[in-house]
Amino acid sequence: MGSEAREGEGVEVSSAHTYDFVIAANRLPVDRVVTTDGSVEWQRSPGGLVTAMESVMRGRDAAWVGWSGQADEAPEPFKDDNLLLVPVELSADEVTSYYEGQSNDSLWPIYHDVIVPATFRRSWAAAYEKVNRRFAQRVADVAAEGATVWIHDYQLQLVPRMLRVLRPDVRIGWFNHIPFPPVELFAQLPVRHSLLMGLLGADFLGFQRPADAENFLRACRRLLMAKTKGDVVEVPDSDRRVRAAAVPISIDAADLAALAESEPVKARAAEIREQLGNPRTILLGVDRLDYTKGIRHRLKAFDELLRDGRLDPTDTMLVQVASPSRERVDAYRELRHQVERTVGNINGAYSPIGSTAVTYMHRSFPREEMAALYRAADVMLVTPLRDGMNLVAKEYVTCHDGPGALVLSEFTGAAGELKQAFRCNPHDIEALKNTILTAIDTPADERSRRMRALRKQVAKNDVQAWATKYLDALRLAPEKPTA
Ligand code: GDG
Repeated sequence: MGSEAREGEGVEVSSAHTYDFVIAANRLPVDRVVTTDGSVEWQRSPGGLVTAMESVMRGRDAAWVGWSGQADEAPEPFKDDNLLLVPVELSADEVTSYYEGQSNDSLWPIYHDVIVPATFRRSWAAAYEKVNRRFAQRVADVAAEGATVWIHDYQLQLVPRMLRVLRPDVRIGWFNHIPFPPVELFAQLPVRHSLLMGLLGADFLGFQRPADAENFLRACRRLLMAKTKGDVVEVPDSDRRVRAAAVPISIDAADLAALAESEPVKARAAEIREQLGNPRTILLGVDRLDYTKGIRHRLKAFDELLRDGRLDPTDTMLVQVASPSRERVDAYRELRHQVERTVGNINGAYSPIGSTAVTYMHRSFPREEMAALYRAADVMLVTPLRDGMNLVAKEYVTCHDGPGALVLSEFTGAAGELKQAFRCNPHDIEALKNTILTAIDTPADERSRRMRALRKQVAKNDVQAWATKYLDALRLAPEKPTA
């Protein structure tokens, strides 16, 4: 996909043309940017899903249905290379109720172990249903007879069933990027029944971990009294069957490795180390500023290691990239205050003159800079309290080809695959501290050996392999693919 397209420029979009492959996700893979001369440009947007889907879409004649990111705007569908982008409009009220409310203040906490309490509002649930119906209609309008439709994530859980009613001819898949909660938590949701029935409109449901698929199957048994056999659910009051299984997502490893090995990125990595004063050890954290990511636990562990003299701030430093996220949701605002207060306290207490113990950056960086940071870091700290997969872990081992080390929380999907990481329970601060020290102190040849094994694992199970596996499962559902 090209990185820029101008609104209203050149491309005729025929409303009669339909597409064999349709993606539906909350966001379009582009951001609307108004340039200095007042013209509107669409630029590729960063983020887990976009990064993952880009390589899948390359070269296909496909449509992507999603919100543009701007409230109260309804641009006409437009083309970006072979891809038709179909904007779904959201009013400012719907951004508050469907997106910030139901998606990120009701569902997100329930799906992430209730790390912060969930808020339930009937008006948010109603807006979620209304917006899901709009998505389903937009997909139904652009999908060709017998098309494959791939719906993404927790914001669109009602779409599979709504779409099946509108278009029984299409094949429908849904993939959950975040965990699926244990039934004991899921059962709290006032909308639990409609969510399960919504999802059962699909032919195939993909999850990050086997445990997520099992949680879904258990919820169907317990809350719908549905029968399950292996990983297949019999849909109540119907003769349909739906398969639910794990297909863990990954990254475009070859593309990222090539970027990381390019001369400008290598030079920038050396420059970053130089700018940080060539410390013995650079620890790195890269996260959306989200309470699921365990940033506070990481900072606490680092703080105590400095306090106890087990790390020396003159030769060890932490770089934390915290990209801005969901800043209008209270829990996120509160988290930002806490993190920034803690960083300030640590730097006040331990930074030597002329350097800082924690280099904290609350902004986003270009891909090249991220790759250089990964190359420059000796130890990557990935400490979420709960995370569907965590692509940052996979990106680090792909970019860093020296004796690095990955400290990885057992509560990430990635922990199921990245067995050579230094595994940790971020809730156990004492154990987290010890794991960080072990990662730092492990001899270089052992660290290189582990990193090689991790890199190989990700290269083999990359995003292309993920998409192929997912689409095979969708094509054959509810049967299992044989390969
Ligand atoms: C959800 C699930 C699942 C971050 N800051 C910058 C930047 N990033 C990129 C990272 C990475 C992506 O954003 C974040 O992906 P994660 O997987 O870590 O996390 P979520 O955003 O929470 O994504 C997650 C994922 O979906 C995919 O299924 O793994 O569990 O929660 O690619 O590199 N990229 C750039 N600048 C930044 O400042 N360019």
